[in-house]
Amino acid sequence: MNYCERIEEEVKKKDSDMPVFLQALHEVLGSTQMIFDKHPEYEKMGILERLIEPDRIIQFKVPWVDDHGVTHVNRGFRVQYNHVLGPYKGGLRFHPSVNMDTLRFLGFEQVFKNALTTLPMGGAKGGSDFDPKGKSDMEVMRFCQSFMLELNRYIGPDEDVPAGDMGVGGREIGYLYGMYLRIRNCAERGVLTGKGIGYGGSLARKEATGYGLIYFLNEMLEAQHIAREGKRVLVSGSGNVAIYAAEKAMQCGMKVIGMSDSKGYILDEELDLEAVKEIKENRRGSLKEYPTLCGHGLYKEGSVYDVDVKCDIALPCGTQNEINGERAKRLIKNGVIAVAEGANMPDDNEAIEEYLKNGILFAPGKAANAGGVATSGLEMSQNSLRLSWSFEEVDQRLHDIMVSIHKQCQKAMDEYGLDRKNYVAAANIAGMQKVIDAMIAQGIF
Ligand code: NDP
Ligand code: 2IT
Repeated sequence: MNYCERIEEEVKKKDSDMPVFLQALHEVLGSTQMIFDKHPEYEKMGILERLIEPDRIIQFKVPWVDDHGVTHVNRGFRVQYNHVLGPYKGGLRFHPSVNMDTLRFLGFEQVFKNALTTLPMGGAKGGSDFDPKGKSDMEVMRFCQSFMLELNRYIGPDEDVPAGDMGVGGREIGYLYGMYLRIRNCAERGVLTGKGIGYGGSLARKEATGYGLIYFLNEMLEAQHIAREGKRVLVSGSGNVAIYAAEKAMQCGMKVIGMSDSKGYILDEELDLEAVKEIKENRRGSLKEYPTLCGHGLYKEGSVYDVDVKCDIALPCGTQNEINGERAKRLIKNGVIAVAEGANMPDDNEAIEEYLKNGILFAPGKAANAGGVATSGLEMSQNSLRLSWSFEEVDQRLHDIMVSIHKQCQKAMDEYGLDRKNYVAAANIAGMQKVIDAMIAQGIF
């Protein structure tokens, strides 16, 4: 048994109640043994043991009162995973499915993703099992205030900088930030990212994950000499990441033919993204409203990955494990040549195996969706400088970072003799090596 296999076996026993974390761990350890073959000394240093264990896990009670005067209690979490590269950094997710398993997976992934951005950020993730769906603005505000009343003890611009993730957008960040300032009696802008433009937020942060996904996809297609114009693109999800991935794909001459949400999907050869924005960003509604709102297109309940739609490129931007082996086979049968993950781990390990076996270009989330956290890093820089850059300047930096992540993957492919399409191993190796180098330099702790 090699080092990665031994560690995976040990963690499987220790964390047997964390299937999603174990899945993410397998994706990483299944493709990084080469690092340890090259550097056998790392095993004695306990590198993997130290990487896998979060620095600290914080769990707290979040009581709040709804509009009818009824008291509710949710669970709040922050998993501070690794900070050798900079302050802990990563989003907050508000969704009923949030538990320690989800946050261990997301925090672990975040460490390597943040390393790939080349910006000085460690990895963390947090959130709550609170469901913002169907809640009034005032209920969301009271929840956020209660959440921050506890979280504020553990965060700070040089300590830990949360941002958004599923269920946490500009509205939630605003309420969280307001409460932080009030408790601390300060104006530390860099404590949260994804803030409103008028009070320290960065232009292009809202667009960044989706735009960055397409910048990475473009690099991947170009490396294989595949033209992007006219390609049929299927996007799952219709939240922050999905909307701006669709927008940039369209700007780049691709044709977006479908999107989805947690209940169903729309298919439309003339997809109207402004209608999707109106439904999702303004009304916080369901895609069910789409055909009536814009007068064309089709809505159906269920997963967009269970229907036969001809598409060249799939951009899963909803949530984890949207695509299993069967769904991946269906995508391949329907003509997919590239899959780029806007969401974190939307493809399970069987799906990834199908892509690699069939020569599909596959961009794993930790490389392809790193544009969001990278632009959060740029927001932190602007906050420290007390300056705001223009949209074009931030977008250009985001573009350069995505190109550099692609280059890092290619460098790892060259160094380890990997297949030119194996971005899974390449991203894991490139991200992990940076973290390991910093860990060794900083000593054992
Ligand atoms: P949002 O909350 O803005 O949107 C989530 C979207 O996914 C919604 O449209 C939601 O539908 C849909 N969804 C939820 N569950 C499912 C499902 N089972 N099948 C299909 N669609 C589903 O979140 P984000 O766009 O911010 O995040 C999406 C993904 O991207 C997550 O995996 C997140 O971790 C990842 N990510 C986010 C970044 C960011 O900057 N925001 C950065 C990098 C990654 P409904 O509207 O019905 O709820
Ligand atoms: O998964 C992610 O990278 C995010 N949700 C963005 C985190 C951030 O700090 O901007």
